Amino acid sequence: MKTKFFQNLMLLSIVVLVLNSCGTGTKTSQNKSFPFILPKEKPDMPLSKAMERNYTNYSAPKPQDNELFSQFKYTKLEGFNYNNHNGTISRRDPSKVIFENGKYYVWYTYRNTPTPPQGAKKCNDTIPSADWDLSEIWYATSKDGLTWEEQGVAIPRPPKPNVGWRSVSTSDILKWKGKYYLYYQGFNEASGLRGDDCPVAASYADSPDGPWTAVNKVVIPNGEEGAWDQYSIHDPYPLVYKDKIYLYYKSDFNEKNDLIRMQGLAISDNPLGPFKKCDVNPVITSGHETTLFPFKGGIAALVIRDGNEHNTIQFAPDGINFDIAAITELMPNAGGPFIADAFTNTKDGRGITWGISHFTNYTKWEENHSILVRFDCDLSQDLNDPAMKNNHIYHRPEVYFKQGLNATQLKRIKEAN
Ligand code: AAL
Repeated sequence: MKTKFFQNLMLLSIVVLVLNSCGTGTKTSQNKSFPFILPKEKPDMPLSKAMERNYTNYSAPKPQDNELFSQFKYTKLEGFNYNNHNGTISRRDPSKVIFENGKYYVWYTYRNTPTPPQGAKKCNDTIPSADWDLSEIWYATSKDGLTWEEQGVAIPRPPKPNVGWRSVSTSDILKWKGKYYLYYQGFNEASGLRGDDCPVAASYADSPDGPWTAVNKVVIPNGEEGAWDQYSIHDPYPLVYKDKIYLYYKSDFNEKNDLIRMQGLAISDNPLGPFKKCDVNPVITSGHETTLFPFKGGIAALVIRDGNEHNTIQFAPDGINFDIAAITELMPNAGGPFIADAFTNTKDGRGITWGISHFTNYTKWEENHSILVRFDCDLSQDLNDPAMKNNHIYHRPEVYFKQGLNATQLKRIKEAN
């Protein structure tokens, strides 16, 4: 009896399989071919998982129409002197760009030291360990975003033992109720001693030109012992969203030689805190620095370099639950975009078209320093630049050959043959 039942069941399964299978070759009226002209909307027919995702995860089924897809184009900036690129002057980790008093403003980490970085073992009170050690926050202004006038220091290193006495770096700007707030990494030891360990400190001013008053206290503290963000709060990045300050940050965690980088969120309605960290932190599982902007009713993020989801642009309709919205390449490192509506509490974020980012290790490691550059893109509801939406860019063969095999790999391959 049982065998008969199983025989019938098998027969039925075979019939169902033949009718539904990908490989039958014949199409019935229920089993149409996918149309030759790519449907704009998800067609009402059985779809593979990948095709289903192509309609549900992205704002359009091809990148050219996806508002959160863009390529990135880079331009050298005029107006910055780098001491012939000998490694003694570095500018890196730009803030987002804001427009005030008829000009653009950007803040950044500025290092001017007698030598390039020498590592944590060789550093001292004047010799830096890392490219962002013994640094200050400087700022520059520009009429067109291409030629900049350096204005000098905004945030100096405060006297010991105030937070940031060793180095202040990696700042970002907030405008809230008519005042300006700079958040930055405050180091009380040389970076690299244990890790890249620091909390976030802040200063405020009535004008983007300062003078800045340091609050001389930790504004975003490290997590409790054993928490993912116990040692570092990096890349503080405030936006105004849902009537509050949404400050995104990155932390380094995991074993020393196997670092993981993810991004968290801390929320407050007071710029100097207390900030409440989001219960489901980390909210972005990849990336290296933080670059986010209001987009439509939610928040979009550029996710670069590290993690499973690097090289993606993500979107969270609530600022917390991010999904991949586009996959791209050559993304800006430490991008600080110009975001016209960063602080307007918008419910219809317009997006971004340009910003400042950095290239690290600009010449060679012995002269290790970084430079600021401009990036352009089309991640805006108000721009339609098809040249930014090409879904592939052509790299010269030498770019690929630069990614050559190392000696160990060559040896392994030779030995295997
Ligand atoms: C960066 C940022 C932070 C880190 C270091 C300097 O690009 O993530 O600022 O501390 O590297």
